[in-house]
Amino acid sequence: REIETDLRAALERNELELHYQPIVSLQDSRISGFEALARWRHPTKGMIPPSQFIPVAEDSGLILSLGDWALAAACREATRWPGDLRVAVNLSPVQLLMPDLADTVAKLLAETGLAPHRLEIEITEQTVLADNEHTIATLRRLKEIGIRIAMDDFGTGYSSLSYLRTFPFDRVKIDRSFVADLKLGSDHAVIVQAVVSIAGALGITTTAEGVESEHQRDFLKALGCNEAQGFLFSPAIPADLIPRVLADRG
Ligand code: G
Ligand code: G
Ligand code: MN
Ligand code: NA
Repeated sequence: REIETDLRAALERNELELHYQPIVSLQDSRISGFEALARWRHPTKGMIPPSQFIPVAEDSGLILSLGDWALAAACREATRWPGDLRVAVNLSPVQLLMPDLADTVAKLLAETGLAPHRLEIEITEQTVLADNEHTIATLRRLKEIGIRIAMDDFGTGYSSLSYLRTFPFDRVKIDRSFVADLKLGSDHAVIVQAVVSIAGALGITTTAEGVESEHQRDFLKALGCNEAQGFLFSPAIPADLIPRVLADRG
């Protein structure tokens, strides 16, 4: 397939880059970290979003080299940030099946000098659903290294609150489909409230995705949600704009 050949070449030619979306504490509106999101700067087709190449990368096995690249680039970038700002990196279920993932991460942290607690990986419920002995063992080893683990896109697909007990997650990211319709008494408001409350009881931090309005922000804060991410605060931005964003609302 043409896009697969293109993607292979793009990795070699460094046409992929990471953009970073700020994650904001609802308590004090300060930035607590950034989520790294891959972009493909195609020489003729312009900027290609991950929805168009991550699935291709997963089907072709290219996700392993893409994933290694993204982890390394994100860790290197985060060492330039002040304080305890964390960097969140999305990991494909395919990467979690690799027995050497934890070794790769440990080596990377040693090489870059990034404190382990400043790296967070985001995994989807498909990863947990795999419930594969390799996957669970790898997640445990990653926890032992000291990195944080977030359950991404929570509420989509077949996610169940019982996943929050399957594995000791540090964070739950509430999918933006729930944030879109937040009104007092709406089904989504009731669900978000339940997730925030159960996560809180389990010692898990909550981050709401896709926050686009002040109303949504205030509503989530009132429900006790800890952090938020979305166009209200900022889209994902190139790394060189981070210092300016931090100066504005760090
Ligand atoms: O930036 P955008 O909203 O289009 O990102 C869509 C999704 O693409 C993200 O939520 C994430 O699931 C996926 N994605 C982005 N970057 C990466 C990456 O580096 N690795 C993996 N596995 N997925 C990514
Ligand atoms: O990991 P995940 O697939 O959730 O990545 C976040 C995705 O959501 C990115 O593709 C990003 O472009 C998108 N996104 C980020 N903020 C918003 C927002 O406020 N509204 C919408 N509709 N999409 C957003
Ligand atoms: Mn994510
Ligand atoms: Na998400």
